[in-house]
Amino acid sequence: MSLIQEVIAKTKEKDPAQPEFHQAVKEVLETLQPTVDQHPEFVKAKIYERIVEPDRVIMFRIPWIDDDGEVHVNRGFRVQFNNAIGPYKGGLRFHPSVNLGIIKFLGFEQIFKNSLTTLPMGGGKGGSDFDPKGKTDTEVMKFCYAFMRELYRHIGPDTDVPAGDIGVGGREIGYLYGYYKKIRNEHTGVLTGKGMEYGGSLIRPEATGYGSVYFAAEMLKVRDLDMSGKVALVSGSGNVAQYTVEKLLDLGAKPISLSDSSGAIIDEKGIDRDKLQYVLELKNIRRGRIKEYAEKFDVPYYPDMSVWDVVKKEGLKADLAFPSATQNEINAEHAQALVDNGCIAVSEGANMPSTLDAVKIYQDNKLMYGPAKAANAGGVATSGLEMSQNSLRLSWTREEVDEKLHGIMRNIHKASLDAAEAYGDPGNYLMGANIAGFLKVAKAMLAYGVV
Ligand code: NDP
Ligand code: 2IT
Repeated sequence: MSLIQEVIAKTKEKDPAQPEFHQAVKEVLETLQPTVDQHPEFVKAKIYERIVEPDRVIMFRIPWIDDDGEVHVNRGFRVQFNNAIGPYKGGLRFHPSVNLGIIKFLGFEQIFKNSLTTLPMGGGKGGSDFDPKGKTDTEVMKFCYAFMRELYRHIGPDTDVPAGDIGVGGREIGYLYGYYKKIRNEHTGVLTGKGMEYGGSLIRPEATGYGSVYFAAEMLKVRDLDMSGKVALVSGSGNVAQYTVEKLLDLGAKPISLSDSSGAIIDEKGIDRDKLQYVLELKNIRRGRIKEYAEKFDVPYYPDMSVWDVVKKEGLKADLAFPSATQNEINAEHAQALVDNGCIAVSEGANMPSTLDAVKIYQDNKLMYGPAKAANAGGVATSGLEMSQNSLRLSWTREEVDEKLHGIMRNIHKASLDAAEAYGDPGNYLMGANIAGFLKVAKAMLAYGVV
């Protein structure tokens, strides 16, 4: 068995109940074979065995009391995966599906993603199986305080800097930061995604979605194509999906779908700016369901279906796909349906939204495929810019931050393409992104010796 296959097999053997983590390890490691061949020093120092083992896993109890006085107990996580190139950095996810395997997959991906941004950030991720749906503001606040009551001792501006992810947006970051500030008596850059009044960065809320569209535009440019007039499928209707739609509109494309965990809407006339404004209000203020969009604008609603189920069922034609909801939302059948219906590019706003079989279908059919760790790196990159501004104790303008974000996305695209070419599979963004992200971290680990 090759070294790579051995490492993959061992991760499964050690933690059999972590399928998402195994999937992420397999996806990354199988593309790293050329680095094994060209870097015997990595093999000797057991970099491959070391990089799949987190530096540290923190798991804790979160007891809290709801508005009716009932006590609840949730589980909290922070996986500090690798800080070879900078403080641990990565989001917090609040969703009932959260478990250690999911947080490990996300933390593992984050190592390479953060490396690709060129900013000094290591990889980490955290969260809880807390479900914010249907909770009052006070309950969310009390939960965030309870979460931070333990997390505070493990994080710090030079140690580990969490941010948002599914279920953690501006409201939650406010409560988390407020509590940290209170108990540490420190006003410092310990979280990103902060509000503008207390140390946040302009463009951070927009950054993941904007970045994913910038990445897609770069892929199209290589083939002398552009965004204008392209019909785009977007899934999810949260932070990433919302600003993906906005940037698609800026660049002249036509977004036609959104979804949430209850169903999907298809608006073949196109989601325009007014409709997007409605979605922002619906999702961020009223915290309603996407079904209401269908009622308001008289478009079809598909209960209990994802956007990709609809593509498969209805044969929906589209040029571009922006999966922006969650992991493994696109399986092989969905991928085949996208291909059959004319899709030429996939840019992953969500983390690992495509199964390994789906990725193979993109590759076999020569789709332009922007893997998550490259395509959605704009979010964490702008978190890195927020950290820089906090350290400098100043704030850059919207234009400055957007220009830097755009430059970083262009760089990630080029670095991925260059690495794919240098390591023998031109045009393979997945392999290129994995190798480019890995090399910097591996070299740093090597420099430290065996520690
Ligand atoms: P939000 O919580 O703002 O939105 C998530 C959206 O996806 C909601 O519409 C939600 O529906 C839907 N969704 C979540 N889980 C499921 C599920 N199991 N099945 C179907 N739909 C689901 O999160 P974000 O927009 O921030 O995150 C979306 C994706 O992007 C995630 O994969 C995240 O890891 C990734 N990402 C986020 C970044 C960021 O900066 N926020 C950066 C990089 C990647 P519902 O409301 O019904 O739950
Ligand atoms: O998956 C991700 O990159 C994020 N959720 C953003 C992390 C961050 O630290 O901004």
